[in-house]
Amino acid sequence: MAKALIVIDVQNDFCPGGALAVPEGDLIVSGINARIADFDVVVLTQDWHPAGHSSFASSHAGKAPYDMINLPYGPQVLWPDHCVQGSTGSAFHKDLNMTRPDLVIRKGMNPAIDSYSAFFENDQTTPTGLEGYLRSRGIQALTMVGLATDFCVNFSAVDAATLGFNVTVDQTLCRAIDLNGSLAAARDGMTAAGVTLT
Ligand code: VGL
Ligand code: ZN
Repeated sequence: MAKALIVIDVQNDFCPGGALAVPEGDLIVSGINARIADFDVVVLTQDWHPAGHSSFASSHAGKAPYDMINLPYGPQVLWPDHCVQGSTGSAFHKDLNMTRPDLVIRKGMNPAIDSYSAFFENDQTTPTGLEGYLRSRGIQALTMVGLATDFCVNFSAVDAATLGFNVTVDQTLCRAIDLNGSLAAARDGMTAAGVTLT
């Protein structure tokens, strides 16, 4: 069974010192690099927002980071400004292997819709094209690693399992934001969707 490693959002803004730092986010980089050789295809995702994106608290008067709002497609956590296209924060961690990966999928470019998942924007309907890419490469099994376990890794893993891929999340190569119990909820949701957590 052909398999792909999907490396989610290992970017400066999600590492210590970044705008939306995930604790220990940088500690997974060498372990991810070490696993790359085990896969037929390697895909990186890159959170890639225009300035003024609707997921930024700064785009909503009177709102602070980590407040919730309702957008047309559902509830949305508001974040600090992060991963603005072309900024240092949007760049991949400097030690991530950038030689081997086959494809970089950018997401979150629509100013009105956030995009946690590597497969669909948060409206759950607009595709990124990753499904078609993986199927045309003959990939059936995915291992997901990266940042953050409870947001982009979680949404990507659940969507992939729903699409029929055989999905494993290697939690040792992920780190979480863990906002109001989001990590436990994400683990439950991934397990319910048929994702294997290791
Ligand atoms: C992410 C919040 C906002 C992630 C991206 O990569 O998990 N989280 N944008
Ligand atoms: Zn984002």
